[in-house]
Amino acid sequence: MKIPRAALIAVLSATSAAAFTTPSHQLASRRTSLASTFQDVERNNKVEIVEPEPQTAAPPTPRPVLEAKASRKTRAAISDMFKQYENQSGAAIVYSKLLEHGVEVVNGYSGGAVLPLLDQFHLDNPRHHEAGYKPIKWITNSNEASAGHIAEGYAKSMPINGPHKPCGVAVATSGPGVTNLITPLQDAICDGVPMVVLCGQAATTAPEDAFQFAPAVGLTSPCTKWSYQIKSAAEIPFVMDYAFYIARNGRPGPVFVDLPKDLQNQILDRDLIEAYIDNSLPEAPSDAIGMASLKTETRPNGELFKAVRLGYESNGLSFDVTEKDGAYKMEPFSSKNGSFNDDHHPTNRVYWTSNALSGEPEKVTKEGDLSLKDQVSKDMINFIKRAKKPVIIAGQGCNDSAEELMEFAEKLQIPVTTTLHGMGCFDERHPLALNMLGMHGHPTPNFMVQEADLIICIGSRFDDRITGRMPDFVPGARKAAELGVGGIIHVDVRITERAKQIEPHFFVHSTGKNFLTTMNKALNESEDLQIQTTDWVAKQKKLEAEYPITIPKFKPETYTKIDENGNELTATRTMMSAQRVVQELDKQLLAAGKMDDAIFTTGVGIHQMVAAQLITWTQPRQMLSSGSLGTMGVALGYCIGAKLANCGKITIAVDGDGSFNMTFTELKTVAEQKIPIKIMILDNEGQMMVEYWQRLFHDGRYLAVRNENPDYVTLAKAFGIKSVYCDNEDDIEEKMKEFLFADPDEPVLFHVRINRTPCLPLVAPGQPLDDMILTDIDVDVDQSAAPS
Ligand SMILES: Cc1ncc(C[n+]2csc(CCOP(=O)(O)OP(=O)(O)O)c2C)c(N)n1
Ligand SMILES: *[C@@H]1O[C@H](CO)[C@@H](O)[C@H](O)[C@H]1NC(C)=O
Ligand SMILES: *[C@@H]1O[C@H](CO)[C@@H](O)[C@H](O)[C@H]1NC(C)=O
Ligand SMILES: *[C@@H]1O[C@H](CO)[C@@H](O)[C@H](O)[C@H]1NC(C)=O
Ligand SMILES: *[C@@H]1O[C@H](CO)[C@@H](O)[C@H](O)[C@H]1NC(C)=O
Ligand SMILES: CC(=O)N[C@H]1CO[C@H](CO)[C@@H](O)[C@@H]1O
Ligand SMILES: [Mg+2]
Repeated sequence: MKIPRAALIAVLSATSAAAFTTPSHQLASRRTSLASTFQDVERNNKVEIVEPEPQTAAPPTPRPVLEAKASRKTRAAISDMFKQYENQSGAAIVYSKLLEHGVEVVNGYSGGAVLPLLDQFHLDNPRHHEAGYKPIKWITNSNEASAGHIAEGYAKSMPINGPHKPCGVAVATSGPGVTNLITPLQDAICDGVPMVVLCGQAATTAPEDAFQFAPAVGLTSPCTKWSYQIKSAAEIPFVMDYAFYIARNGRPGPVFVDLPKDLQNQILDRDLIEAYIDNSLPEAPSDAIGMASLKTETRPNGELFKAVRLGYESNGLSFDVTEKDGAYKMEPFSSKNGSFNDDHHPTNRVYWTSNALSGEPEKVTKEGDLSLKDQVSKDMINFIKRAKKPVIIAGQGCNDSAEELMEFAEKLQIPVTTTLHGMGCFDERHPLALNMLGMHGHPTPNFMVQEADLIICIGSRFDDRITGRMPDFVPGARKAAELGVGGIIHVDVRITERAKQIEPHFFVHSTGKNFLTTMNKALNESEDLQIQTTDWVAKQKKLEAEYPITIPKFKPETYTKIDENGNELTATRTMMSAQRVVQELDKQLLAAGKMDDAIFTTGVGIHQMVAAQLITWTQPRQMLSSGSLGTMGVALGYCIGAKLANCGKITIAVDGDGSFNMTFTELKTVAEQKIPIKIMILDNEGQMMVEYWQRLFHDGRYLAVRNENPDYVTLAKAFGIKSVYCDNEDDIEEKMKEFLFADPDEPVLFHVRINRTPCLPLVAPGQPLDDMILTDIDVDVDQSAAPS
C-alpha cells in the first residue's frame, strides 16, 4: 500500500500549522441534552464538515480535496519535525527522546543486543560534548528484574507537580534480559505504574532463532499497555512519543519497546525520512505497515485536519502535530471514538442507571455532563447530600487530589476509607479517617462499608481484596437502593471500569480531581447544606474503640546466645511481633515530625499488611507496595527508585525475610551508588502469610514456609553497608532511633528478629467483607473456601 510521492509534494499550504488543542472538558461542556443517544447523535454530527464562510463566490471545496490537502500539510509537518533527528542513529534518537521526555535516570543491565543504546549513556560519548543538557544518569543493577522494580519505585513516588508526569525507564538486552523483566511489567500493569522498558533485540537480518532472540513483543503484549518492535529508525520519534504518552496517561501503565540491533545502528538520513513518510504513513491504520497513520479529524472550530494516529489499528490514539516557533509537538487529540480513546480522554460524563445492584433486567439510563448546570449531576449531588450513612472509598485515582478529598469529606462529614494504593490520600490523623479497608483492613471501615447507605468510590476498581465475596458486598447500600435512598457512585478515569465489578447508580467518567472539584463547588453554592451524618460518625468512633488493631506482645524468655568469644551464655529477652516493631517505627517518625517526609516500600507478606495497617499515612504516594500482583522482593528495588526520585525524603523498605531473600543482590546497587535508603527486615524466619493460610486451610501442614536465613548483619557487611540488629523489646526504642536518625546520608540495614504472628483482621478468601477473623485463636473457618 504505497502512496505516490508525487501526490504529496504537490502544493504545500503556506499557512503555518495553526496548531491548538481544546481540552476534552471544553468539548464535553458543549453538550446539553440528556438523551442517552445524544452522544451518538453528536458523533454523527461531528463527522460532517463545517465549511468556513467562503470569502469569494467560489464553490465549496469537495471533501476529498480537503482531505488530500490536509494530508499534505501533516506530512510536511512530520518531515520538518523529523529533521531534528536527521543523520542520528536509531539509538541516538531513542536517547534524544528520553531527554525530551524529561528522563533523568535510567536503570538497566548490559548485553550485546543493546550495546548501541547503552553507548549513548556513556559520559565520553561525543554526543554529550557541549550538548547543553545534563546527561541521563545510568545505573547498573544486579539483574533486569531489579531494574524494572527500581523504575517502578521511581515512577510510583516521583513528585507529580513537575513539568513531566511521572514515568520510570528500564533498559536491558534481548532474550533473558526481556524475560527477566516480565515480572516488573506485569506488576506495573496491575498497579497502574507508568514505565517505559527499552530492550535490545537480535538484528532483523539475523537468522531465525538467533542467539538471545526471544519473541519479546509476544511475551510482553499481555503485560503492557503497548508493546512494539520498531520496523525502522524512522519510526522512533513516534514510537517514543507514543510510548511515554501511553505510559503516563489514562490509567498509567508499562510500555515495551523492542529495538533490533541493526535498527539501533541505522542512520536516519533524508532518504529514509522521505521513504518513511511516503511509504509507511498510510491514510488508514495498518499494523502490517507500522504504528503510525493519518486520520481525518475535525477541530472544535469545524476545521478538518489529518491527525497522526499512533499505536495499533485496534487501540490507537490521535495526535495533532503542532508547531510553535519551529518547535513541533504532538498534542493528544480525542477522536471521540472507541473505549481506548475514552480511557485516555475522560469525557466528564455522568451515567445514571436505575435499579443498579438489583439485578433487574429493565434499566433506565440517563446521562449528562459532570457540571453544576446539568440535571444528572444535580441528581447525583442530591443523592450524596441526603445520605445518612455514606462512606468514601478513595483509591489511587485520588493520588493528586488529597486537598479536594479533604474539603469534600469535611463539608458533608463523610468518613473516608482508603485502598492500599490510596493510603495517604486522606490524612489518617483526621477524625474522619477510617484507614484501610479490605482483606486485612481495619475492622471499622469493613463494618461501615457493609452498613453504608451510600458508597462513593473514587479512583478505585473494586478489587476483590477490598470487596470480599461480591454478592455479600455492601448489603446496606443494596437495601438503601431498593428503598430509593442510596446506592453506589463510582468515579473512574477509564470508561471500561463502568460496572466491571459492580453496577453503580452513578458512574462518573472523570478524574477524581474533576469530580471532587465539581462536587465541592456545588456544595459551596448550595444554601441548604445540612450534615446528615452525626450519628454515623458517632458510630465510627464507637466501632474504633471497640475494634482496635491489637499489637501482639510476648513474655520475657531465656535463651542461649553465643558471645564474641564463642562462649555460650544464657540471657533473657522479650521477643516482639511485626506489629510491635511497626508501631515503634510509626511512633518515632510521628514524634520527630518526620512522617510527611517519609516514603515506605514493602515486600509481600504479613509485614506488608501490618505496615499498611499501623503506619499513620499522611501523604498520597507514600506507600509503595505491590498491591495487585503481590510480588515478593520488590521492597528493595522500589525503595532505591523512591530515593532516586526523592532525595530529600526518608525512604524506608519494610521487608520480610522471604521477600528480601529474593532480591537482596540489589544491595550492590545501594552500596555502589551510596544510595542512603533504610532497609528494615522483619525476620520471622518464615513466610508467615502463607504459613497462616496453611494453618487455617490445610490443618497446619506447613511446607515451604520456614526460612533458613543468612546472618543479615554479615550480609550487609559483605556489601559494605552499615547495619543495626535487634531481637528484644528492651532495645527496640534505641535501635529504631539509631536506624531512623543516626546516619541520614548512609544506607542502613536493620535486622529485626521477630516472632511469627499472623496479620489480623483477616477476611478469609471468599467470605463477606465484615466476616473477619479478629483474634488469633483457633477459628472455625470454612476449609472448602478456595484460597485465591
Ligand atoms: C514472587 C512471589 N512468590 C510467592 C508469593 C506467595 N507469597 C505471598 S506472601 C509469602 C510469604 C512472604 O514471606 P515474607 O516476605 O517473609 O513475609 P512475612 O509474611 O513473613 O512477613 C509468599 C510466599 C508471592 N507473593 N510472590
Ligand atoms: C546529514 O548528512 C548529509 C550528508 O552528509 C548532509 O548533507 C546534511 O546536511 C546532514 N543534515 C543535517 C540536518 O545535519
Ligand atoms: C469509529 O470506530 C469504528 C471502529 O472502531 C469505525 O468503524 C468507525 O468508522 C469509526 N468512526 C469514526 C467517526 O471515526
Ligand atoms: C469552597 O469554598 C471554600 C471556602 O470559601 C473555598 O476555600 C474553596 O476553595 C471552595 N471550593 C471550590 C471547589 O470552589
Ligand atoms: C530465604 O528465604 C527462602 C524462602 O523464601 C528460604 O528458602 C531461604 O532459606 C532463605 N535464605 C536464603 C539465603 O535464600
Ligand atoms: C494510577 C493513578 O491513578 N495514578 C494517577 C496519580 O496521579 C497522577 C497525577 O495526576 C495521575 O496522572 C495518575 O493517573
Ligand atoms: Mg517472613
